[in-house]
Amino acid sequence: MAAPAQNLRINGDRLWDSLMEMAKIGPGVAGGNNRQTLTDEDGEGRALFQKWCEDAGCTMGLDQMGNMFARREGTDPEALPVYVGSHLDTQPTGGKYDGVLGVLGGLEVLRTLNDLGIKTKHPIVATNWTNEEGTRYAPAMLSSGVFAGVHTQDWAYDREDAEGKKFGDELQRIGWRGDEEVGARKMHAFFELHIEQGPILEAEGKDIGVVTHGQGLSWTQVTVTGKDAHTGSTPMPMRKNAGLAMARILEKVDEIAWSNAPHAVGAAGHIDVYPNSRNVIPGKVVFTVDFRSPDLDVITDMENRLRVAAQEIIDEMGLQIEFEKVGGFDPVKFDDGCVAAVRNAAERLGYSHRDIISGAGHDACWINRVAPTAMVMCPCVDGLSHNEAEDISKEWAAAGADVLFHAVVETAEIVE
Ligand code: HGY
Ligand code: MN
Ligand code: MN
Repeated sequence: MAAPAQNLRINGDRLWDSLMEMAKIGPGVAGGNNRQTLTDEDGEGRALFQKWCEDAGCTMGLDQMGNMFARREGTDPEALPVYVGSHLDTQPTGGKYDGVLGVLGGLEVLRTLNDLGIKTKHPIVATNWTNEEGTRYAPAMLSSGVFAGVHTQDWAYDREDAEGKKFGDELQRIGWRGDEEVGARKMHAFFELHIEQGPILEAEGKDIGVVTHGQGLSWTQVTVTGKDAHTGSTPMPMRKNAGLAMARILEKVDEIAWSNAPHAVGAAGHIDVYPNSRNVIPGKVVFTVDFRSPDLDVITDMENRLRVAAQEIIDEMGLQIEFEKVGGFDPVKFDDGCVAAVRNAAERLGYSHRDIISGAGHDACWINRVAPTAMVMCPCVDGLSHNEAEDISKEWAAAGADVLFHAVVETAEIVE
């Protein structure tokens, strides 16, 4: 397939302006974003994305999980489209670029094709996947997971947030539940541009990460039950302190992860303490242990060691414990052809690059099951993400979108 000419570049100013415009919707309290899935702010962000796509001459499709598909026609309407996108939902203390760069980078591909009057054989579809973050509704990558046949739609609709609101009801409430059957769309390929969310590219002075694999993820929700009691008048030997048990278990989580250094990681980001009162010994804690590794056997070993170690702690303290697997996916290897398109694009454009394994999960990890898939990464400052101080340079954003443009357009086949 003919590659786009080396001098073809996206419009970095327009991409940056769109990122800043989108960042105004669902602002955080420290310069980032709080645009959680299926909130009114999510609805506003979707509407803005739809407006921009329609201004670029695209037709918008919407499926029953709220996944958005902005289609730019190709010369062969029968040809399977090349999809390009990511997610617009953010963490509660999220940055302006996690996910958003990939969605607006996809839009920038379409806008640039329009500017240059380029036609492609395959249609190209810019995509926004609902609920990638998995914060309000676990698990992460929920809607791309339904699209890839990993979860049923009914199970997804029944997922509840901390206030007991169901996913399906909230999707209906914000008015973004479409009619399309989820997963009915067939793809020629899928590409996702994303910030690295880690320190490697910046530390090595690389412009581009060519993502060959995504590490696997395991989320185990642990419920420890002790007994609420007065923190002042209850003698130490009589206490059934669920909070203390959790602290000891989380020490073990850290130990287990370190024992598989340097590639494995482990922590608990979600922790609920009940009744969470200053003078009540916690009678119950619920927390989610997040283990990750590029090696599936290591993930399985860490899950097993967690259960054994936690059970020993609980038995010694006379408490109860429950484990529930609430999320997970195996390590993924992306499509060689699509990865080569990304690597060749970076080479052709003269951007420094290196192969990299994604530390974070992405919609591409699930879409990789149903279509040839690859990712492009750009650096982020200090490798920081899932923090309102997440930051990238305009140049990094443009370089990532240039490589995305070349990989997508080469795969979609330019029609002279
Ligand atoms: O959890 C993840 O890796 C992604 O940010 N949802
Ligand atoms: Mn993301
Ligand atoms: Mn994220």
